[in-house]
Amino acid sequence: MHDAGAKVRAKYINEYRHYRAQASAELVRLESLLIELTAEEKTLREALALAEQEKNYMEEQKRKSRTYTMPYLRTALYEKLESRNGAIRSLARALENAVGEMRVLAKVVESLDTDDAPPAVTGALQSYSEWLGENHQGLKASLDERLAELMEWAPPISQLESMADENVFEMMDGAPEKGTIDTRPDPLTHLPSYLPEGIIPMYQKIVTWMVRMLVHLDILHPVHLGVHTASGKSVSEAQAALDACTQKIQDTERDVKTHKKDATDDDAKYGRDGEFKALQDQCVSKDMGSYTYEMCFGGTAWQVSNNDGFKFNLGRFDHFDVDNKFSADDERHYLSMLYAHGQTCWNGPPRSTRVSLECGAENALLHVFEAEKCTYSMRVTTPAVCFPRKSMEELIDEARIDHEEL
Ligand code: MAN
Repeated sequence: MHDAGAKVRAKYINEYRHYRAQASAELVRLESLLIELTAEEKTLREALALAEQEKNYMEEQKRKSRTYTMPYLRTALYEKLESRNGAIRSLARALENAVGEMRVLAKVVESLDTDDAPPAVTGALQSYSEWLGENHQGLKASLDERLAELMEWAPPISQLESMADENVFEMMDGAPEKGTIDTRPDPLTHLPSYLPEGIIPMYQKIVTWMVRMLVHLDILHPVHLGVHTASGKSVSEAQAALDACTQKIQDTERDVKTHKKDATDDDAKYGRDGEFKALQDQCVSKDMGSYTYEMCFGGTAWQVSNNDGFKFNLGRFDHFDVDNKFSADDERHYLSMLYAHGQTCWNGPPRSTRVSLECGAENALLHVFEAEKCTYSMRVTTPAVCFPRKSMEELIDEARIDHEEL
């Protein structure tokens, strides 16, 4: 009988181990979920801050002047003016170079040796002198006077340079011409619908940063802003997403706590090796004449009148009342359960029950007696307290194999 019972006990223990393995896997899952959620919460918090900043920015812009809408780039005009500025800048540089090179050439001609010079040199000097010509006083002009005369109709280089440096956007200032505004929906606003959800906060961050940067650099002008981009909605969306995430974190934290508590409680609740887990809420009963008694493992003990069916609560499972005369690994250590806080006895204490456990092939209630008024004693047999003649690990192995074969 001991060995048969011990085999059942091993099965119970194996079930418990299975249950614990699942519970700790679940705890690992919950804990990593918590890490993910915490990171997500941080991102959502940042997204909310950005949405708020954006909203404030838009409101500020609205207050400042025009109605703002879609940011748009006045690309065509911008590029035209930019290339015009580039051309002026090149022209100024080319003019400056040409004058410089003329001076060098003049220096070369002026330094030619005229003594015994061949006719070509004399000819060159003659041509140079003719080219210089006469000044206003009718005298032979200097090189500077000649150059000044040549440049008379050209704008001064400094003026060309400052024209080239003019701010293109200032040149473009004022209302854009009709038909030049791109009124198509901004592709940037639609891009999020193509993105995986996880990337959206990062995307929003980058877009906000970019837009702000472009506006700051005066490259992008937000004009005629409609209501839908004034971000009141996106702030509330960001807030709702953050709240949902925070709520999820709280729920997960509570689940983690429960799982951790369960893990510690299980040791005390389910017996020495968890063998009573498999028996939770299984009940055994016994008709003792006036009353039928019932005891549920891990639950409540009852006394039911066979006369009128009236039920007395004899206590709820409170703890294993271990016998410290024996060491924890001695089979006699866990042979008693205490059920407490039952229905209060008239003029007496709340009803309570001590359940003494004996090894048996079946779970059964053998006998009940009221040792003192409202204090009950039950004798219960169960395989949960059967110890093997074989090694327990051997039996658990067998139980595991049986379980896997199922
Ligand atoms: C009921 C039962 C008895 C108990 C008395 C005490 O009759 O629960 O077992 O002794 O109450 O009044």
